[in-house]
Amino acid sequence: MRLCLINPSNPLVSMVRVGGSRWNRYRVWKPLSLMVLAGLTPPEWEVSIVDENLGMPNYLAMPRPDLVGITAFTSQANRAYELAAYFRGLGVPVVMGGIHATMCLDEVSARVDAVVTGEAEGVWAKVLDDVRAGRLQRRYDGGLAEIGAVLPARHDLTGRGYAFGAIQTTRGCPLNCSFCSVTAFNGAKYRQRPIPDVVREFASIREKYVLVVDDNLIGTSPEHLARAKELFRALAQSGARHSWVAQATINFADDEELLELAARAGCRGVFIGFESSSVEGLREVGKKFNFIRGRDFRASVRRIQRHNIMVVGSFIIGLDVDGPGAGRRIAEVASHYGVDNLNALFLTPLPGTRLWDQMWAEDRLSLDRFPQDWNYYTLTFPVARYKHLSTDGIIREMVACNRHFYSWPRILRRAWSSLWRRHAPLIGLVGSLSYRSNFRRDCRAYADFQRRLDSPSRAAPSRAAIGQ
Ligand code: B12
Ligand code: SF4
Repeated sequence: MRLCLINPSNPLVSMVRVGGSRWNRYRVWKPLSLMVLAGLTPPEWEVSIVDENLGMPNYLAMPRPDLVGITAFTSQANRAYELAAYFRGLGVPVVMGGIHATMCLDEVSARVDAVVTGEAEGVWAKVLDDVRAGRLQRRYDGGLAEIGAVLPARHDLTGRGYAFGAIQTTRGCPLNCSFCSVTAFNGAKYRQRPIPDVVREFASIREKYVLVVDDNLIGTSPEHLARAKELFRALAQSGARHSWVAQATINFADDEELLELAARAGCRGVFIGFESSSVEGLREVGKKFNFIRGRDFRASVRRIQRHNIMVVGSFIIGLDVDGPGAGRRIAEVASHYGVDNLNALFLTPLPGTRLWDQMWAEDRLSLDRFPQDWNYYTLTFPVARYKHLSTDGIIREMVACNRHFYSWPRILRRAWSSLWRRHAPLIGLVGSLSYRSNFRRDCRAYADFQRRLDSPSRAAPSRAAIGQ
């Protein structure tokens, strides 16, 4: 039996021709969900993984599968439906899972043969048995998996076009920030995989660089931190020579021993969500760690960098507290904190989040022709109506933010400063150049986006039912 697992592309963000430039290898990230599903699949199935982000495959030339499995973030949903229609047209059953299928169940159910909601570990074997027996059901609820039962991903199955491997060591996050889907999808309980499993899986990754996809690498409580230290110790002792990057909250900076162990285990970079330049903004998104009284963000960033770990700071533009000047302010605050790179994103309501519930209730989605409009839910387009900023206004703020932070004098100043402190100057510089080039591409995309918003066909309001 043949199983074909597909990661759809979103033509607005991810149509990357990996062969086109060597640098593109650093822009595509492995679809770990599909690698995990492949790991859960019994050996009698012949499994292949198709990642459209590596380039568009020739589906006509592929051997006919007995089952197609599609994953999708919300931004990929539209393309996922095109693929589902194509394979169903050939008489091949299609099952879809992942975050969008879970949060928009009715919309997805109408377009595929079966939907798997939640984490797949507990139900995938049954789905496959049911396909073999010709009794595929419409819906399987995976819920939250038993973390000890998470099997290693099939790292051997993906192509060689990626610079980074991927691994997951924990699931869930107790913080439940208003804009984030993680607590709704993976639960508030922080679940940690057994350390020997993680170390063994790490060793099986052939890429030198690895993305640790955990949403919150070290967790929040003293027990979580103790486990993180234990993991870092075990990785360092295992002799694995990977360099890795991860996502963490700012409490990562609070424990010198943790930082030292992380660096010894191969940590070279962290993405940290600072989210807002103001305390009111942090309150609005509910990012509890960031508004601990008296936290000195600049000192926290420096402490991390002293261990040769670079810091990418993520900020949101478009919070209710943001008005004219917000973009420039974020760039200044990020410069003051001393982050190596800045990732500024538009506030975007994603289905299943508290922010979605609020904006939906207040009729604040300006792009609501679903499923087509999901293409724009990439956090790089202003899809909502913002309290103190018009669509043109918020785009101007984003442009001002990036223009300020990624101006040549600032890029060179940061490179010089990290050279002087002997802290990964080259990686920081390459990161800045890559963000600068993305920013120029985004500016072209904003012009198309604005034209589309202004088109007469958008004059009538639309609130398509998506069913949650
Ligand atoms: C790694 C990651 C990325 C990587 C993507 C790598 C890739 N190709 O998959 C990168 C950095 C590129 C990325 C980009 C984006 N991401 Co992202 N990303 C993640 C992250 C941190 C981990 C995903 C992961 O690998 N998890 C590990 C796997 C094992 O878990 P899983 O994907 O949930 O899969 C399990 C189940 O869902 C299920 N399942 C999944 N697919 C399928 C398919 C079938 C057939 C079945 C049966 C089951 C099934 O089974 C799996 C095993 O249990 C998640 C957060 C999270 N916790 O999910 C955010 C997350 C998915 N990203 C998010 C967002 C918003 C984005 C962006 C739109 C914006 C951005 N700038 O970050 C872009 C979109 C890119 C695009 N192409 O459109 C949101 C998505 C919310 C939503 N409703 O879509 C999340 C949830 C983060 C958040 N804060 O809310 N992301
Ligand atoms: S943004 Fe980060 S800290 Fe907040 S809920 Fe999501 S994963 Fe947790």
